[in-house]
Amino acid sequence: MAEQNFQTLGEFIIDKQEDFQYSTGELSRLLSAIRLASKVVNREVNKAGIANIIGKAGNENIQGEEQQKLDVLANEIFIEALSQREVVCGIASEENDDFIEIHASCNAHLSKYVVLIDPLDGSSNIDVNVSVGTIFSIYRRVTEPGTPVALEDFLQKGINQIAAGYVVYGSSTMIVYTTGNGVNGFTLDPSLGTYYLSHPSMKFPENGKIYSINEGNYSKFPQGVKNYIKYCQLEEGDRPYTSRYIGSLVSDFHRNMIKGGIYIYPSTAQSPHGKLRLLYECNPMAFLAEQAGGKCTDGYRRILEIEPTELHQRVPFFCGSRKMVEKAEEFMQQQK
Ligand code: AHM
Ligand code: MG
Repeated sequence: MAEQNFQTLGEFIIDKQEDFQYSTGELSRLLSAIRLASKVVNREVNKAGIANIIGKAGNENIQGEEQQKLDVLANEIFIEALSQREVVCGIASEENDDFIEIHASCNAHLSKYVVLIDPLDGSSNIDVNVSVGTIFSIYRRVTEPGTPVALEDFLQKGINQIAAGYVVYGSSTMIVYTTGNGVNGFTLDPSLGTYYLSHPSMKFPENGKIYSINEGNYSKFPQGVKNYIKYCQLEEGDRPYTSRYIGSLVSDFHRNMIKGGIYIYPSTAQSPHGKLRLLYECNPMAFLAEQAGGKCTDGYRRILEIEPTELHQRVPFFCGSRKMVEKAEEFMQQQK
């Protein structure tokens, strides 16, 4: 039997609190709230097949996409967990049109953190029992604690992130996060409801052999991406590479980080900014990728340095093993 690591996520969060100068424990409490909410969402995702929660909720989110019932539920669970515990002063969610201010009557108003969240990413996979995920990102507010939270607290560059992570509801449920000191992964023991440190110091292999992209959109891709795909498929050296695309960013990213690979969601003729959202999806994944030795760009620019202008802004996304992303960038440059 494999040896079990008995360090729990709860213990790990407390241990790491000392890494932060003048820590008040506020970030630890915030991470603990996310940990708890993820267990509740995990429970709901796991019974998706039997409960009456598969399918569409009948309304559309701000991007005009149909919301799945579980999207709505996961959104509520995270917002409840974070607001009830008074650990953040504001939350922006991919599922909500605008950011939420946590009510001024409670202590949350004094909190120095805001959270941005994609509560259930890849939700079209739920109906078919394929892995989905939660992505979160934490910033220190730029406005004064005690005053109403403002849009500028959320529209920060990714380099300002204090912490970021994801939960993957897969064949096992894992939470993977960084506070800027590397990336650690914890696996949920469902019988105990406890996350254990299972993947310490996760690192992207420098190079890889997996490319993940929705090739169904090939004809609409920029020429640089088309050429890179042909490069991946060419029989030469360590190529052809293998194509793997789950259609669930968290899962594709997680696999690529462990095995080595690149994920691309480029611009297309119809969507010049791609599909993925800078604040809810790309920045947190970019922070994790860089902390794990990988690389993340929009094909030309470092994702973490892009100045956001709106909450639901989209951006083309190239993310993964450093050498693979650099090669893809070369192809983009050639066609600029
Ligand atoms: P969502 O936030 O609406 O779930 O969309 C994000 C998802 C990513 O997880 C996934 O990689 C991508 O959209 C798949 O898009 P497509 O079906 O266009 O390939
Ligand atoms: Mg999403």
